[in-house]
Amino acid sequence: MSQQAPLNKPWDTLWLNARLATMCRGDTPYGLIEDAAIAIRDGKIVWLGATDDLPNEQRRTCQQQLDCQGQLITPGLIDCHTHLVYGGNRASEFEMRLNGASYQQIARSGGGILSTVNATRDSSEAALFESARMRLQSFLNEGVTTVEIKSGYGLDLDNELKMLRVARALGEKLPVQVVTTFLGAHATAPEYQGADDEFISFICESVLPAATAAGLVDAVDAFCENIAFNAEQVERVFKAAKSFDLPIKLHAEQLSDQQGAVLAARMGALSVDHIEFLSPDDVAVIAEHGTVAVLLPGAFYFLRETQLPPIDALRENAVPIAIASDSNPGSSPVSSLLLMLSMACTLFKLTPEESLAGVTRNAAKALGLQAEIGTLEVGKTANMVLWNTSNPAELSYSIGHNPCNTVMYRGQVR
Ligand code: DI6
Ligand code: FE
Repeated sequence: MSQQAPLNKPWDTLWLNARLATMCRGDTPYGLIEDAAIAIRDGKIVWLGATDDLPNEQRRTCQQQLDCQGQLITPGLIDCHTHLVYGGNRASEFEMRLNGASYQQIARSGGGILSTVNATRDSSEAALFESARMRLQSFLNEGVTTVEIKSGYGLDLDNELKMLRVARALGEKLPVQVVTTFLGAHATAPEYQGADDEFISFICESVLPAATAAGLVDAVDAFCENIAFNAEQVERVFKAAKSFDLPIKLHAEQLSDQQGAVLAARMGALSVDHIEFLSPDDVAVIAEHGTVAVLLPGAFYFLRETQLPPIDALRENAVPIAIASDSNPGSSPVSSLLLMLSMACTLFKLTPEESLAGVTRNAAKALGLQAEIGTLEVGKTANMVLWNTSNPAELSYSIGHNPCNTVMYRGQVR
C-alpha cells in the first residue's frame, strides 16, 4: 500500500490577505506578491499566490485560517554568524577601551578573547545554556527561526565540546534551528601561548575529530588575523575540515588584510565574514567561487571601525551579501537582528531590500541551507514571520521597536 498522503489531503494552515515578501521573485522589489495567500502542510509551504487564485476545494477544507489584513509576511529571519554561547561578559574591557586602550592592546595583554575563555571554562553547562537561552530569546522575539552558533571560547577538548553541546541543546529545547560551527582556531589557548603551530595541530588532530565524532559540528571556521592565525595556519584547519567533509567559512580581513578571504574562497568556503579590509581587487575571486560575504555591522559599530567593507565591489561582482549579529561579548554584544538591519543601512549604506535579503535568502546561502530556508517558495520549510506593518522598509527603519506579530516555525505557530 502506498505510504504517500493523498494528493487532496487538506492543508494544515492558510494565511490570507497578506503582502508576501518572497525574497526570490526577480520581477518585484522584495519579490512582493500583493493580496496574497500562503498555505502550509506537514511543515512545508505547499501553495502561495494571489488570494483570488486559491483553489476552492483547498480553501474550504483548510481548518486553520488567518486573515493577515494586508500585513507583511517575510521568511523567518536567519542569523548566520553568532558566538551566542559564552561565560561572563566584557563590560570592564568596554570601559577600558573608553579610557584609551585599543581592542588589540587588550587582546595582547591577556584580556579579550582569552578572558572569555577563562569565564567559559569556569561555567557549568547549565549556566552556559541559561545565559545563551536568554540572549537567544531576544532574537526569537524578533522573528529569528535559524541561528548559527560557534564554539571558540573553550579552546581545549572538554570545553569546546561543552560549548557545542550547549548550542545543540538550545536547538532541541527552543523552537529554533541551530547550526553549529567549530571555531577551535579562534585564539591560541592559554596553555599553548607561544606555540601557535602546535595549538593548530592539537585543534586539527584532537579536538575537531572528537567534536565531529560526537556529531556536534555542522561547519568549521577560523579567525585569520594578526592577533590570531595566519593564512597558512588557517589552511591547515580547512584541510582538516575537508577530511571530514565539513563546509568551511572564515573570519577574514576584520582588522587587517591577511589574504584570508581569497584563500577561503579558493578552498570553496560558504562565506567570508567581516571583510572590512578586503581589497576591492580581490572581490572577483570571492564572486568566482560563489562565496557569500557576511557583513557584521554590530562589530563595526562597537569597535568604532572606520574602514568600510568593499560594498561597491561586492555589488559590481554580484556577491551575495548576508548580514549577521556576530553576537559575542568582546566586539558585538548584540541581541537584536533588526538593529543589524538598521546599522547595515546607516553604516554600510545597504538598501532595506539588500538588508532583508541579508538575513533571509543570502544568510541561508551562507549556511549552505538555501534549498530549505531563506525564501517563501513552494517546497521550502514553513518558517515565516507576520509583521505589524505592510512596508518591508520598516524592518530596517525603526530602531528599538519590534514589529513582530506572529512567527511560524516548521509549520507551527510559535
Ligand atoms: N572576531 C570577532 O569579532 C569576534 N571573534 C572574532 O574572531 C570577537 C571575539 C571576542 O572578542 O570575544
Ligand atoms: Fe565572529
